[in-house]
Amino acid sequence: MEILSTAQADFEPRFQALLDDARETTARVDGAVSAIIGEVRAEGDAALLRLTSRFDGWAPEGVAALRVTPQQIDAAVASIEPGLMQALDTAATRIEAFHRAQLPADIDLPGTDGVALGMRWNALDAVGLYVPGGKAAYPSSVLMNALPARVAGVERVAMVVPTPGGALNPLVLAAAKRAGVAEIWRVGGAQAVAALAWGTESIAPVDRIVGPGNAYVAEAKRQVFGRVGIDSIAGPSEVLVLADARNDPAHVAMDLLAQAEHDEAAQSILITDDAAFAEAVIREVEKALTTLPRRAIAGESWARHGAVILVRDWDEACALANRLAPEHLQIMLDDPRAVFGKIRHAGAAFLGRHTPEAIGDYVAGPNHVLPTGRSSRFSSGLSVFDFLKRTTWVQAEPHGLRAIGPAAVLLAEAEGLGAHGASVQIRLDEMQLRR
Ligand code: HSO
Ligand code: ZN
Repeated sequence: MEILSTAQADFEPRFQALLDDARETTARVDGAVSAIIGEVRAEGDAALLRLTSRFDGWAPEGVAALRVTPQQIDAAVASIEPGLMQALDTAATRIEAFHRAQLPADIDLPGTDGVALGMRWNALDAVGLYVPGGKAAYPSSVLMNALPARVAGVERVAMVVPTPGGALNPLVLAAAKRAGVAEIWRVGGAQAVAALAWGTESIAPVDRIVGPGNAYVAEAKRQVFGRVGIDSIAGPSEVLVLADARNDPAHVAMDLLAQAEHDEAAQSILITDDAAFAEAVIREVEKALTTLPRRAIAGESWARHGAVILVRDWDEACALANRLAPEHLQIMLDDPRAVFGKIRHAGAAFLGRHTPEAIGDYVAGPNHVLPTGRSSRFSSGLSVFDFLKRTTWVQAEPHGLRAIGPAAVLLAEAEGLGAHGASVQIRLDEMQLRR
C-alpha cells in the first residue's frame, strides 16, 4: 500500500481519482426486472409461486406455504442460544430508545393575525421490509429497518425474505419477532418487491419499501418508485478513519478491515498526521489479512479501494473528509469533538479511541443504514423520518381572512385564475355586508 501525502505535488489529481473511484458493479438487469414485475402484476400469487420455485430452489405447496407461521417463528426463537437472544434484545432496546428520541414535535402556531397554522406528523400505514436471503442476511439490519418503522407508529410492517432451498434463517426470524414484525413472506427478488408494491391476492400492498438487496431488488425498487416510496439504494460500505500516532496501529487496522470484509467493493481509508504510524497500520493490516476468516474479500477491498493519506494537520484532514463524505467516520483523537465540529458530510461519526464502527453496526442505537458513495453530501441515514410524513394545516378566522385575503385576490387575478380570486372575494364581500 502506497501512502498518499498532501505534501506531494501530484496529490490533488490522485485524491480526485480516489473520489472518482466508482466501486459499483452495476449489472444491467432492468429488462429482466420489468418482466418479473409484469408477471406479478398480471398473475399475482400464481406468479410468486412460479418465480419462487424458479429462483429460490424450493417449490412451495400453495400460497399458504409462502407465509411464515407463528409456530415457525416460535421454533426459530427457541432454537437460538439464550446469550445471543439477549444480545439481540440489548441491541433492539438501544435502537428503539434512540429512534424514540428522534420523534419530532408537531407545529401549532396560534397566529397573531387570526390565521392559525400548523404541521402534523403521521406515520405511514404500511411498510414493506426486504431482507436478503443470501450471504448478507443480517439480523442486525432487520432491527435497524423494522424498529424505526414501529417507533414511528407504522401499523403494518410486512417483511419479505427469500428462503433459498426452503431454509428459514432462525436469527432473522427472531430479530423480526423482537422488532414486532408479525407478517413474514418467504419470497425474494424483484417478485417480492413487485408483490409489496402492487399487492397480490394474499399480500396487501404497502406504502413504502425499505431494506437492502441485490441488483435485481435494487432495480425493482427503482421501477416501483412513485407507486410506493423507497429508501435510498445502498452501495458498497465505506469507512474513513482519522487517527493520530497515539492509537494502537492494530486497533486502527482492524477497524479498516471490519469495513473491508463486507464486500470486495467496500472502501477503507486512513488519514493520519504521522508517517511512521501510517506504515505501522499498513503492516498490521497485512498481518491480519493472513488470518481473518474473510481475508479474501477484505484483502481484495483493501488492495483495490483502500487508501492511506498523510496530512500536515487536522484542518487539512477535515477538508479531505468533507470531500470524501464517508458513510462512516471514526475520529480517533484526544479531542474528537473539536475535529467533529468541522465535519459537515458524514453518514455517522464514531468519536474517540474506544468507539469502533462495529459498535454502531449492532448496539449503539443510531441506525446502520447510511448513505454510501459520497451521498452523505445530500442525504442521511435511515430514521423515524423515513416512516413519517407531514400534513400542514391552516385555519383562518373572519378577521384573519380580512387581513390576508385581499392579497390572495390580487395574486389570483394576476395569474388569471378567476375562481381562485372569487372564492376569497365572495367571503370578503359577505363580511362587508354584514358589518
Ligand atoms: N456496516 C454495515 C452494516 C452492518 N455491519 C451489518 C454488520 N452488519 C453498513 O453500515
Ligand atoms: Zn458493518
